[in-house]
Amino acid sequence: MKKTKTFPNNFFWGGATAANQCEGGWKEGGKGPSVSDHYTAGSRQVPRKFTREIDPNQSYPSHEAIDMYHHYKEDIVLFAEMGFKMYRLSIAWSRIFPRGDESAPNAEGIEFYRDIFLECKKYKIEPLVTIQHFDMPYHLCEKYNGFADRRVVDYYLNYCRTIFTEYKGLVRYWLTFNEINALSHSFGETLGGGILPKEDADMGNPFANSKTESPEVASRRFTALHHEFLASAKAVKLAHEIDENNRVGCMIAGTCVYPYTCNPDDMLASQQRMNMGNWFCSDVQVRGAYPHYAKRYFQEHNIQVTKEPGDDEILKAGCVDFYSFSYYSSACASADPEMKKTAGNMMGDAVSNPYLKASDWGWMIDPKGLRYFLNEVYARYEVPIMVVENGLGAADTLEPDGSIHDDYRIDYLRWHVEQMAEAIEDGVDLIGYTPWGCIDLVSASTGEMMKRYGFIYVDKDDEGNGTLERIRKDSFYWYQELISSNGESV
Ligand code: BGP
Repeated sequence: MKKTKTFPNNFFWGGATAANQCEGGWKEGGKGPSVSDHYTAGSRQVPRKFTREIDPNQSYPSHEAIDMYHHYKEDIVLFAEMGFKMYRLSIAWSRIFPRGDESAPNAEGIEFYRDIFLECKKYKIEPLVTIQHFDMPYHLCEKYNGFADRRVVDYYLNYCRTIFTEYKGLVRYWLTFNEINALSHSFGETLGGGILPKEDADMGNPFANSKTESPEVASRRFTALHHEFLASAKAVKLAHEIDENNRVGCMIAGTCVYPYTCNPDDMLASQQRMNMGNWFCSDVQVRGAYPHYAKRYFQEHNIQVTKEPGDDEILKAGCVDFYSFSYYSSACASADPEMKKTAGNMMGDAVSNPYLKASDWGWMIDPKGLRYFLNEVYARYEVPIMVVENGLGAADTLEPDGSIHDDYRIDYLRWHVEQMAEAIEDGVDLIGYTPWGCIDLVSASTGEMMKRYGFIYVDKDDEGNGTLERIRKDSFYWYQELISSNGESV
């Protein structure tokens, strides 16, 4: 067991959730439907489906979830009991603007989040707010096709202005878009970008359709992403204007991609994947300009990004203050077409790593990849970094005596914390860690409740049975001790 005194005293230990996966109350308090409300529940075998008509019998994922809408006070008490210094949550855009394009916000939605932030303040927990986490107001998708339409940038800005103003003094840390690079792979086209599929469609393999889509569809996707870049840059500028204490970050789905062999072709394949998969969005958001390699990628894929004069200046004027990312897994790239047939889980034709084990959901577990990735990010950008998602999705067993022995989760987290400590020793400016789903919630990729990440168990199953009681797992006490020793007890 490694002892470390590495973590700085003001390190932000905490946890992360997203409104669409935990709040429920999808029609309460004046909330409008969001794009995530149109996704059905799925499973490991059955993909989630986007449907234009919402099934009234559906309870998951976002309709009821863990009903944090009514339980947030007791949940924040539990976060405080673990010693959280930071709580990452998202604001459901459609609670603030139910349709997205109206001029006046929904007062009840504003008060709901104000109360959450006041609760956090009571326990000295710093909120880290994701402004959009897979839940654009559905009206913006239906009427404008989401971020494919440039007007949505203004609606996003209007929403930002409202929350920056209302929560001035209560919230200092913001993330503009959750996993913005999901849209560069097409996974995020609907959930992140709000672009509607022509008909009801499976969520399917997150990265599969980037291979088969036409140049027109890819161009629309990258133009929507360009609009998100503009929205993000303008939001950064606005946040600084409204409160000079505001700090705004990008949020990237971080996946290390190793070359499968030392064959130079594999090396180049991994570099290309790292470039377009990981770095493309943060190069724009941190450095304020499109990177050099994008030009060739666009040319080779016949992608036309629709830009307007002045956009380059907007991007330059809205560079983020810090870099944040989710980290679960790594992958390998191979230039060999035969190897690609053994495709891994998360990245389309990525190849599995024979040195690593996978989770029950097939995600490769690679703690050292986190140290590697942290070093790569810091070398590239030299800005403060937060790991804002990390964790093990696993099915837990509630024992007859009410305990949950999730030693597998403790191991997973411990290995990652050890590697974060190594990265800090390497010189990386890591300032926070908010593991994903600190309280059990609904899975984004499968829509299941049984894929649990939490330190806190929620009594609810995939059939909708359960009391919603919150129960401390063994990992709750492990994390509590870790925080109180500032990482030394790992
Ligand atoms: C990220 C999302 C989260 C979260 C997490 C775990 O991609 O930002 O919303 O859900 O992945 O994934 P899953 O819920 O599919 O296990």
